[in-house]
Amino acid sequence: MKTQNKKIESYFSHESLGGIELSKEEIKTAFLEKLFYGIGRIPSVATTNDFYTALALTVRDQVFKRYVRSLEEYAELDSRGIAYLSAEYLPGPHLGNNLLNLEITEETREALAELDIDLEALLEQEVEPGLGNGGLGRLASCYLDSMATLGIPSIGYGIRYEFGIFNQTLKEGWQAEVTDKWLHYGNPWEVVRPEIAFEVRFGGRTEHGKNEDGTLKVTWTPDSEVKGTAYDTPILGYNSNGIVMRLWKAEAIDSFDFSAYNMGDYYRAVEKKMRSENITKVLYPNDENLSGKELRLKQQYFFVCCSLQDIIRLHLMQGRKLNTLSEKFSIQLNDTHPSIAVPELMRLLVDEHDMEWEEAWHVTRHTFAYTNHTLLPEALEKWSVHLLGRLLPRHMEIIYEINRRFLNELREKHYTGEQIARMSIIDERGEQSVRMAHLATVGSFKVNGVSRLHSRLLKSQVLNDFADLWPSQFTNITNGVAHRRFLAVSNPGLAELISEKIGKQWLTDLPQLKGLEKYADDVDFRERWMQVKLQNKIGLARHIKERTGVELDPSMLFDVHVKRIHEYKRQHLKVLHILSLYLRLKNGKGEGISPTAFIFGGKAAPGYFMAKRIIKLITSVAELVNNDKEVQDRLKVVFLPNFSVKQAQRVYPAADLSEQISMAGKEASGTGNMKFALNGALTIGTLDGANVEIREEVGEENFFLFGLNTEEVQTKKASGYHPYRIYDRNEELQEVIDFLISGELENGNTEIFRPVHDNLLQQDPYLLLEDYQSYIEKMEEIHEVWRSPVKWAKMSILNVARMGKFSSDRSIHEYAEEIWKVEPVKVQLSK
Ligand code: GPV
Repeated sequence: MKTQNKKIESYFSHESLGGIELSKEEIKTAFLEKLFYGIGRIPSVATTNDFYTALALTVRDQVFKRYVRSLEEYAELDSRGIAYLSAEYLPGPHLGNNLLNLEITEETREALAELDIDLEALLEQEVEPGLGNGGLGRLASCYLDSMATLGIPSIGYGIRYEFGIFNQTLKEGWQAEVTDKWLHYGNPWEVVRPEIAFEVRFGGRTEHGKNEDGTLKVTWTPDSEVKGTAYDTPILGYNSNGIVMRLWKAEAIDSFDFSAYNMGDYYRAVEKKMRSENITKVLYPNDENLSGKELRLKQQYFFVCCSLQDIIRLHLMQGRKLNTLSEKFSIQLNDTHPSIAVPELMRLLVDEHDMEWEEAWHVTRHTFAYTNHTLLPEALEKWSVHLLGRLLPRHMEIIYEINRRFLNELREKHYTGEQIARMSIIDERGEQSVRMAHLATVGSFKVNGVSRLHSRLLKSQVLNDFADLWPSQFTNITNGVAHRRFLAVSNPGLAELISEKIGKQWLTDLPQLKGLEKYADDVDFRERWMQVKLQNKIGLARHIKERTGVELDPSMLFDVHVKRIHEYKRQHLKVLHILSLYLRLKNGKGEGISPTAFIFGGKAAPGYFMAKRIIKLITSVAELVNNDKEVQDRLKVVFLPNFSVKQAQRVYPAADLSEQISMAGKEASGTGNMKFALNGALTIGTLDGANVEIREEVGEENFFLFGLNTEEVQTKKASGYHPYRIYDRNEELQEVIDFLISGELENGNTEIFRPVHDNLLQQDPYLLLEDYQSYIEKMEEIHEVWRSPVKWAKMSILNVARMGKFSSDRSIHEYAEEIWKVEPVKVQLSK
């Protein structure tokens, strides 16, 4: 980034970029200029989208100003850098977050008001990039936010999917998928970098020959090639540095087009172009499930290949040698999705840069670190040797060589044949396949889980053999969330009340929230606290009424279950609870029930039969309950369609109760659990994932615990679990389960929920029946506490006050210190 030209250099100097505070007048002028010159509109004919775009471009200028300054500073300091490789990102809307980070929200609101434009309407206009499925993608975006804020020199690499996660609509209560055209109105936050582009090759064959000096030389002759072009979105930290999210888009290589064109075969040329662009066309909407599809592997290799070439370019540009790569870069693998990076870096070093295998392996193994996000067997990535070998023949050879050397190491340590087979990167049972978690573990210097419990289980179960072999390679970094987005931006009422009492330090130092504890006993504060919650609930109720037609009374208990639909997350356990309440009310036994609104949200993978049926079950129960005069003001049920970051930002601030009810041992961490508690919701949860640590922080008296713990789950399963026996012994449970196939749902249709019914009675793999009674009883206790507003308010305040640990700033601090060994670089912002 060294500029030769003195004049240019001085333009970028701190002094000239100087004042970062923008006045209302300056914002107004800049905004109008963007409207005129940026998009050629005058206010009288401009649409909301024109205004939104003009404002986004105005804000982007300020963001870039900070970003270029960070770049200069990082380059000057020659500091260590981090590349975060993730196949998914869920940034959420940029505008509100950038305004907060620039600290110009109010000035902007006023500037626009003077032009008769409502900031809220423009915020509403933004279409978010849905480039991820759920928790994993959102975590990646939280981490970019914190890396920017802390001043960690970093780049987030990923894929610029043209179509992100589908938009979910409901058709007769079933999920229907609609393609997500997030780029339809353009994307003012990104800039294309046509000069940052790399070639990516696929297929073909390899040849093993010799160099002039007699050393081995492998050449790979691919049968197709595409080009990846960088699209950069600046990610700004709070009152701080900016980093970049660099997403790759696949395009045809010009030369390919030309040859066909010259032969007059215009259509063939265009077809090639379309085929190339296919690679980044659409996000696979499976969360924690393998697609096994060739195109998915292509996507993974495509973005990894571009990213590694870019990292090497940046490294060499600084005049460094490749064998020092690990001293200057750490590359974090966000789950195994980018783990093909291990053989790819080996290939680049050995085949393209003529490094010896041993040296290349040393560099590789000191560069990568791997984060595991799941223990679910169906989510542990495996690629068939046949498919991988066909698409990436050279990589398959390299994987075999890595494995050969690794297994030799084990033999030298006198491992048994059985252990070796278990640990091998190649799974030889059935069709040969590559275990990507093993590849990532062998190729990394650190492996981490995402909550204390998950990391313990990772070491004792899924990667047990590896943890025994290399104990110091394993560590835990408990997840965290971007509290600026999920509290400051999305819950301004609460944020203001907090700042009034303890100042604004919590924005960059979340543990400061502790200062709120002493207000839990302050009557006036408690009332204001609950008043903010009520206002948020009124807002959400309005939104729900618009979207679903269902009217919620904001004084009801808002009991919320939002996340991807998965059997292990047990949305259907919540349904069983609702049915039990409904039946109690119908049988005149509803005394202890506090009026409750049950709010669900979440997408199901389009091919996940049971998840889709659970959505239908929820909407079906909603239909029944909401239209039954007898239970009218006692129970309401809604399924809010198309849960997204944008929706989430409305939902968390309005929740009273957070449902974190996965079967213990299945949820690696969860991050929604943190967002709820941070917004003052109380949690009902199992001892799963980060729930364990949340409970520890907020105090067990402020957390509603139920159900079996991980060890009990394992014992139960090992000793033979018989759901039918539980059903047989519990009368109320019987009534609830029978109800599913009674025909009272869905106008006499007794078959529609039979698959759910049969699954629960015959297998119940996630132990709903086992945990049912414990859940029902804990919910009774909750309804009782709810009837004491003072007690509830105190617990809510204490929850927020004690959530300091769960900021992604803390997580990133730990990654920086324990894994990356990188020092934050704070760019001076002259004020
Ligand atoms: I692997 N997670 C996800 O959203 N998608 C995936 O493909 C995989 C993991 C989630 C886990 O389920 C959550 O428990 C966790 O909080 C989140 O990743 C972030 O670590």
